[in-house]
Amino acid sequence: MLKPMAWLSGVLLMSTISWALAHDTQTDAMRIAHPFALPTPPGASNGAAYVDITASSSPVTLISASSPASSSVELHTMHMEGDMMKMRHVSELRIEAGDTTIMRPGGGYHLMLIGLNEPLKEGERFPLTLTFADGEEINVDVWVQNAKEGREAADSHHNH
Ligand SMILES: [Cu+2]
Repeated sequence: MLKPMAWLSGVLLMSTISWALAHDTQTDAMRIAHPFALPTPPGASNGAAYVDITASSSPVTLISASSPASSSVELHTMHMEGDMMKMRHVSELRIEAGDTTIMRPGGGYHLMLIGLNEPLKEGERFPLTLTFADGEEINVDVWVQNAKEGREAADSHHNH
């Protein structure tokens, strides 16, 4: 009788692992996909985290974020001014029903980790809490990794 149980726990374990690898978070209101941050050089005081947010059947508005990895987290947007990349603090990010906001290094929105407690090292993870206008709080695990998409742009412009 032990064998079926062992097989069952093996299946459960495998499904847990594949869920973890996908590292997406789904709620009724939205889906948060692929939270990641780029590794930071030693002594860097700030870092940046990126998530993809897809609103379900109603718009969602991200109003704040926090993490034990840094003293504060701000929503920033980057844009080119002439040939200079400029960063600006924005108070909220609204995502329309059915839309996805994709954050990537090198432009657009990012979550600025201000006052890092330690440099972000490749392979590590840290928790991040996203707070939305309706009061929903979503906790995600941010993976520190070198992004393939947008990597070149990040190298040349992401000089926080
Ligand atoms: Cu920033």
